[in-house]
Amino acid sequence: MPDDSALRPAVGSVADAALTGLLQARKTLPAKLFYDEAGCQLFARITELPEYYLTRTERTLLANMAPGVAAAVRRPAVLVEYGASDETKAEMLLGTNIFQAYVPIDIAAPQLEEMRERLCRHRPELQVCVVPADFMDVAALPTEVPPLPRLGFFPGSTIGNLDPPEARRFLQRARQALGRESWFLVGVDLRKDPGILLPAYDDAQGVTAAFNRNLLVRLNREAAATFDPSTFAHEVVWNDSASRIEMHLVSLADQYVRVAGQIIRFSRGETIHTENSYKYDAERFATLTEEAGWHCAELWTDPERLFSLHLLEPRQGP
Ligand code: AVJ
Repeated sequence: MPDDSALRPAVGSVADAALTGLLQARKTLPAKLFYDEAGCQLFARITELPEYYLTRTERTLLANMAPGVAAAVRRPAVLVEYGASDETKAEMLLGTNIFQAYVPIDIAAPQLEEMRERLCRHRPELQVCVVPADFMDVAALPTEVPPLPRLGFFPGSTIGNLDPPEARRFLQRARQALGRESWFLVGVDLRKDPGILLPAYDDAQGVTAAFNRNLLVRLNREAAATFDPSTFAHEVVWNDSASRIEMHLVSLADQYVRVAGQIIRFSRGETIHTENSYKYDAERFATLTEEAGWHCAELWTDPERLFSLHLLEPRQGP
């Protein structure tokens, strides 16, 4: 198939991505569309909610094991962050002073430039090479990245947004992009009692509901859509057999909505599936990484086993 993505305007890609999902029998929208400016702000609020244990648990883990990561890497290296919406987590690793360069990869280009400026002021000795791209598409690092060992960093359980085959392909591609002398530090949310999982995605203040509905607000602005967000309810489901949290937007009425010149019909109770957040057993995640050519060198979890950090190294052998 010819690739004309370079010829299409960036705004078109939001409409294209939305229409592709909304024209399916089971309507979906890609989770990466959450992160426009308002979406990034809402997500920042989510990370501070009492119910959303992920961010604070990962932060504590990172603070505790950053010296352990530095001990494994030992020599001057490059830190490559996949999906770097801000540098606060990377800072915990940069503080170990073994990194000569930092390569943040993210689709939110304005945020990347702000990060570059802040880091330039706070860590003038650090080389920063920003990569404004979807982390799924990065097959190679820019040539200006120094030829030093690389530590890939994929925090936040963002890997949970990918279904297991996609996660496997992503891990394989990262292994190629990072090269032979590399490590990969991945934050993974663990399977647990749905009584803890469900409130983390359906908080009492309704911030996650606003984050979910903001997708429709964005499509109204960027994809010539006519959604009335108040006619869609936030719904969270724990799908035990798939081991994932699902977020949906449920249409509260029979209605027609225009999106990028097309009419989309919704019946009452029909949902748009907006996100999957897979939860892994540590052992299952280790198997997935092995299949992708990595080997788990170290695994850290908190005392309550809510969250995990996996330090991977390339698997030896054929
Ligand atoms: C950023 C993908 C890790 O799945 O927990 C938070 C996104 N969605 N609340 C997650 C999210 C709803 C988050 N990740």
